[in-house]
Amino acid sequence: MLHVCSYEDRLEGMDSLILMGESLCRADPEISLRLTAPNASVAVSNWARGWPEVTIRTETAAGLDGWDVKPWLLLQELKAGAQEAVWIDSDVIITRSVSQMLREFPSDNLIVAEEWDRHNAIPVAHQWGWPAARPVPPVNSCFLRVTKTHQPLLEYWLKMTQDSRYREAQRLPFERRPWHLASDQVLLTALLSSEAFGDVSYDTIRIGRHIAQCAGSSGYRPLHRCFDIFRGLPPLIHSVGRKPWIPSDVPRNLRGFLLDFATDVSPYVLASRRINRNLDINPDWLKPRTSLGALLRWLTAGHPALAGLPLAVIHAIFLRIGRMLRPNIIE
Ligand SMILES: [Mn+2]
Repeated sequence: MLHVCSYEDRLEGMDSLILMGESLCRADPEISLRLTAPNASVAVSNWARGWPEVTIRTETAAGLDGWDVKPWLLLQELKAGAQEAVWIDSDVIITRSVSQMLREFPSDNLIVAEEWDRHNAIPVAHQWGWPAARPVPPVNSCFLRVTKTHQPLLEYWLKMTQDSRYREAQRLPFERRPWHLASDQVLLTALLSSEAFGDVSYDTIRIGRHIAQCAGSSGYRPLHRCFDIFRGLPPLIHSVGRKPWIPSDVPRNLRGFLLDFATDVSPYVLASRRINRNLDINPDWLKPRTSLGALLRWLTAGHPALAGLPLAVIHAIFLRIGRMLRPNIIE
């Protein structure tokens, strides 16, 4: 039995928490799921009653909230006796067995997701005054598998989330934070590259094969989308960045239209719609916002890889042109 945990404290995130849980329970009979949700809605409790493998907890450690609960929750699972524990963000839809996916990897490695936009290591350990042991490309901690041997790393990661430099940076809007303090996953990248934890073996689940990182249209590439029509969707579909349930603050101009259109054909939103068929929550953010988006949904029967393919192709062409014009830029 694989112990999975997740967390959500925002009321507007409760539907996504239910959708994540429902998709996981349907896709993987070998899991138990512990959700920590200090503001769990009645809908969350009602939904959980249908799945005996789900437990809901409303209390968490004092002073911890948001993303920073990850190491604490994973430590709770390990201290309670689990040999291995998995974290999955509440903004992920699971389409296939996570337990089976993990069998592709050595059983004692730390497993984390590949970041959607950065594939080369950016030195970060020195920002904390540590000697670097190895280059580590930025990780995305939307998915994380740890075993008992990773307890010291988790303890240190938890300590870093309480560091005053990190706490101060968290009070700034995301785009103004120094990169090495931007979020908990950069702290994890720093730890993995440091001398102290440089011997921790880790693997990444890959964009394309294991995960679609839906950040605009670029975290799920046209070629992968075409393959997936035949080989099936990747096991995990993650909503990165702008969340579809947060009302748009973009004016109703071309940019606003494109964002709405991209949301309409987002693989995450379309995968959520499939899961929603079995539920009675019906969040408004699953409905189409543009007639072009509605048309593409209709033409592709709402296929999460296919509906956004035209947009992903256009996006890939623009990225290619941008790279030719500015070869040194990291996008
Ligand atoms: Mn996420």
